[in-house]
Amino acid sequence: MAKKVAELFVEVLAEAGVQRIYGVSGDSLNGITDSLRTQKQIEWIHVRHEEVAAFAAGAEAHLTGKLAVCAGSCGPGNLHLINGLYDCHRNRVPVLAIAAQIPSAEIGSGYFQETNPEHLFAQCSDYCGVVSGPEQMPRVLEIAIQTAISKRGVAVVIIPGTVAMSDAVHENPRVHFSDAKTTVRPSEDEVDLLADLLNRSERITILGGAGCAGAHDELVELAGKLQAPIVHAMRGKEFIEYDNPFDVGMTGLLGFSSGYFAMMNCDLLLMIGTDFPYQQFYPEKAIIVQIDIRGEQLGRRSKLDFGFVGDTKATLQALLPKLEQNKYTAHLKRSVEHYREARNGLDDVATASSDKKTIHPQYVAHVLDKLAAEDAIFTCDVGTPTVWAARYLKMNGKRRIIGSFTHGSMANAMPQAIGAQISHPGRQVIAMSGDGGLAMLMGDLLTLRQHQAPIKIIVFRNDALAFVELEMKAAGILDFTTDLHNPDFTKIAEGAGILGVKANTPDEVEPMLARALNYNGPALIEIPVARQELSVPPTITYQEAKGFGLFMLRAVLNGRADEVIDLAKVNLFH
Ligand SMILES: Cc1cc2nc3c(=O)[nH]c(=O)nc-3n(C[C@H](O)[C@H](O)[C@H](O)COP(=O)(O)OP(=O)(O)OC[C@H]3O[C@@H](n4cnc5c(N)ncnc54)[C@H](O)[C@@H]3O)c2cc1C
Ligand SMILES: Cc1ncc(C[n+]2csc(CCOP(=O)(O)OP(=O)(O)O)c2C)c(N)n1
Repeated sequence: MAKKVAELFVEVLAEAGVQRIYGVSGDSLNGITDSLRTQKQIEWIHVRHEEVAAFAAGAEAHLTGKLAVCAGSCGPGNLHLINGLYDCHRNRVPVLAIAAQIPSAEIGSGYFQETNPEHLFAQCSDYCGVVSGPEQMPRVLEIAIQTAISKRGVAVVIIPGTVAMSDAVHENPRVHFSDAKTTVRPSEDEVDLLADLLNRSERITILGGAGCAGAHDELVELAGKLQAPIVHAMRGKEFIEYDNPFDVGMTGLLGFSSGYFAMMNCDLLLMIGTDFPYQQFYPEKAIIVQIDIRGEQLGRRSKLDFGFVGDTKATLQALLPKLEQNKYTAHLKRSVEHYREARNGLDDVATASSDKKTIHPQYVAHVLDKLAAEDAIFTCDVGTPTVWAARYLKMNGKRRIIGSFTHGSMANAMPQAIGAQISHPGRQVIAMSGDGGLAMLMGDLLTLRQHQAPIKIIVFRNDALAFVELEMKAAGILDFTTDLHNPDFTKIAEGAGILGVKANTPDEVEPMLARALNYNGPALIEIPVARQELSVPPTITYQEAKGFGLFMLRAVLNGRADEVIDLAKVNLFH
């Protein structure tokens, strides 16, 4: 019997080293799922919502650096992938999405479930190719895979079910995919220029991001030579913060005051592998120098005086021998001391409350950090769980942290934990979920049972869309549309066949977290945490509050509502 296009499709995926496909099956995908049935390498991971499939594939790709795959059937099936794919694309992780399409003969007729996937996926992919006939296979799929790997982004292959079921024209995969490790670094002249700039500056601050992965030692050596504090952007946290005497925390709304001041008080800011997005937090007067592997990133977020295209590790290796030891140490000392104070301030609010009733979310995150495994993989929902993760989880070079940090979509944590756990069965995987976030894609609690994925889900139950409430308060408008009337999440967990436990008081937080973390299977722990309370001084007008919102939000997020009142008095009424 002749080989089917679908069989060839699966053979190409196997050739690319793919181990699993996350998705929901459907008529138009039947050819591909049937071809999976008869081989051993690639597993089908059945999820309950395609958005979850895309988030899960994104987490797998983030952790392994290798291609991960998700799939959706025609029309609504693959449409559901889109939000998760946006997240993968913005995180720049290599993901292939298989978007099955309606029968070829019906395309363009407004047929049942017809959409135009080429248009739909254009914005969240680097490549979006259609297999309109068997003669295009395996080439289109191979181009897609090669694009996802080399651009580190999303590639989509659209294939009508009818084409997948037809006889293949070509017999075998054509491409052996290589994991190219090119060295990209600025030219010798540029490295000399960069060294000269740095050798002539005294107060230097480094802003590092996810592009510093794999260059920890070089970065620390650089900071030592330059006597430069290192501020990290959120996606760089897992790669920069640990074993690093120069780290002074994050900047931005969720950041530490020390990160903010180290950036604002330098005379040269050296950005390395970061796309930190918030313009307000960049210094206006300092010289700004940026190193990034992608030239199009240079100057995207701030003014730019000197830009260099290069991989962090290779560039720093070329640069370090050309640097002189900076004799000016005061900037670093001040910044590190400031960090120590800011850290103590945050730790002060991460304690069990004295009233024995209120559970501070900061305390939960602090205890979680203490109890979690040395090599735990954390995911955190967009909303306040991102704040607690950023501030209270300590990285150590083995732990990993994944969020929807750039696309900023709610409900990411549990789906990303699914991909993390299934691709890393021996590791402890912990999702820090919001009550709103968990509820949004809650159907996939069933996936934990179905795949026996022993994920631990911590639900920060504040009965609100709390992050939105903070934003409203900071803008001086009243909370509205943010209440959540929640179910008992532990009962929902039990109904889904997974362990559900609750901590009702601060005293119960540690034993209950320990119980859930030590449980040999999927577990959900619900913790009712304090909803942030803040009343904005009544005499502030909307316009005043609006202009001042940034500072207010920072103070609220620092857990110090009183600071807002003080700041307001000082800045608005003087
Ligand atoms: C609710 C919420 C609040 C947030 N608040 C904050 C906040 O206060 N502070 C904060 O920092 N973030 C915050 N974030 C996250 C923020 O939106 C960004 O996602 C984050 O700051 C980007 O981090 P990054 O620069 O490390 O990573 P990316 O944006 O991924 O940038 C990495 C850069 O490195 C480059 N690169 C990749 N590989 C290499 C290499 N080998 N060599 C050189 N360059 C390379 C890439 O081209 C890219 O330009 C928040 C997110 C959410 C959801
Ligand atoms: C899909 C999506 N919808 C809406 C938002 C806007 N938003 C950002 S944070 C947030 C609240 C999240 O609530 P929850 O998960 O309960 O976490 P909390 O902040 O309450 O801890 C909302 C609605 C978003 N980022 N993504």
